[in-house]
Amino acid sequence: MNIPSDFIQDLPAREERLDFASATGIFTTISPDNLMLIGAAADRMRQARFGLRTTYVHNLQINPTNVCVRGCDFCGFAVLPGKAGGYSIPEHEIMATVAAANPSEVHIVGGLSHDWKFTRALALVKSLRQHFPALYIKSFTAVEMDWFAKTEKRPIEDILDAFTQAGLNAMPGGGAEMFSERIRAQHFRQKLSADDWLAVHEAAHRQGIPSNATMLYGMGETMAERITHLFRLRDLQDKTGGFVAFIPLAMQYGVNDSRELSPLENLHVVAMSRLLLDNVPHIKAYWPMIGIETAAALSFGADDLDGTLGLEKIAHASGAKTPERMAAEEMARVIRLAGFDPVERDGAYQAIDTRKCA
Ligand code: V47
Repeated sequence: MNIPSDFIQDLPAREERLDFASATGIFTTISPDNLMLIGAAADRMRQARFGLRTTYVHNLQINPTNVCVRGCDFCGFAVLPGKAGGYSIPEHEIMATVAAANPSEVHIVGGLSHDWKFTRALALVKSLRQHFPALYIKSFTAVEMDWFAKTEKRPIEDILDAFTQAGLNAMPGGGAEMFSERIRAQHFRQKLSADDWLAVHEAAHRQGIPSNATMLYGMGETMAERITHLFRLRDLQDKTGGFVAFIPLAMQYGVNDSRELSPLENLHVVAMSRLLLDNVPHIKAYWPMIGIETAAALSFGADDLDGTLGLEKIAHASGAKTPERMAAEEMARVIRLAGFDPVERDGAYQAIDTRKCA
């Protein structure tokens, strides 16, 4: 289908939403002209909502263990139980790291390990809440929540409720990968299915737990498969309204693999996400996987750069060439350089008055 350029230009102002057929027509071809049109439309949509405001958070990624019973072929971070290189961080070390870094938000995600099951994960959240009352705790993906439910033989609702009582604020969006049975069969056949990932998030939203969503791209999926993924998220969001942010994750091919997704493709995914996920407030440009230079992605529809991270391990275990952490001042500098207004935020996207913190 050949979509006229004025149709794309008018997208942000149109009443009716993009349907699957128009989305396929608009997004299937990535040419420089088409990319600039899509980017400009996505930028208008983002500016209508946020102006030039671009947020980042002083956060800490905590990966309590890399031991994982699933062998997803793209994940350089996970180590099978009993194999060399597996680790588990004792709780007192996690607490000490958080105390030293004093972040606004922690993002906790690890492997599916018999050493880190429900009771231990729950105790960690409780303890963090007790020691750091103001900390925003974004913890455990749908894949981990499902693992806790299965290993405990309890309904997912009970597990989510226990985490809420313990002090969890939100769930991260990891583990969605690509909602395609074809890609799943090739790369992550043992992992939670798309239906089950969506069901865990739906349950979380119904219990008042906000969450994020991701899409891992660059595994040989078709554009129609990417679009299907985004439509499935949009449909669930229409039902629940519980997604706060969407984060496209660019495949990192491994420490011994020099392949890298092109910046143009990364910008295309950011812009497409903003235009299709018209009901999800925040679109993040995730710098560890696409490079901080893609702060330029801020004019392609993204409004948030995630955070300082402390120590990013998942992308780097798979060969990411970006730094492992970023100073808040550097994030603000790059945002300003791209022509936007940097705002430090907390986990709930509220601006932090950094002058008061200084
Ligand atoms: O769940 C694993 C993915 C995710 C690779 O919710 C890979 O705010 C690329 O989910 N190449 C973890 N990706 C990261 C994540 C995330 C990041 C930032 C913010 C939020 C949020 C969530 O990374 C995993 C998996 O889907 N992943 N291996 C790889 N080789």
